[in-house]
Amino acid sequence: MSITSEAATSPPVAPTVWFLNGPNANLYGLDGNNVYGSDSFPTLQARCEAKARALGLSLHFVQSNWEGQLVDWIQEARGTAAGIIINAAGLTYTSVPILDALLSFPGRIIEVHMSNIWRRESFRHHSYISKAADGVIAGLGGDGYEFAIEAVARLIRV
Ligand code: DHK
Repeated sequence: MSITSEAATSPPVAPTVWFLNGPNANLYGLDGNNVYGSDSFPTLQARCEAKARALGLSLHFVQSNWEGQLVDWIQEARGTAAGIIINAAGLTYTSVPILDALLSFPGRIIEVHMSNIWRRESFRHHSYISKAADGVIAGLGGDGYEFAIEAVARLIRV
């Protein structure tokens, strides 16, 4: 008779990561605005979900035009998620509530932007989100979204 421990037989639990997208991200790729590249939002989501699967992460990829919804998701991630990736879009430059929610999150945080925000208008040069972020990725379009998933995977495994 062999005794097999629970740990030896159960598949490893995939760490959970939330990927939060802010206002108007759902319009990416639809308006011919090359600042955000040609990937549609569903294409970006599919790319991110494939990358997360390959890295053994369970990804919640979500978008809202509402600041409070983003705050609610960050609070929901507390205690259940190992990491958050966030593109707060236009709320990046205004939202103390999102910053405060992120500061209360105990896991790792990556801030991401499709465009290089420092090459754009000066009102996009100061991010409230960065104070809570372990790292920032900007200007690399959909590739940057995949790099953000790789970055958070490394951070939560150290
Ligand atoms: C996305 C937006 O929607 C803008 O409001 C930000 C960011 C930049 C991005 O590059 O992903 O200014």
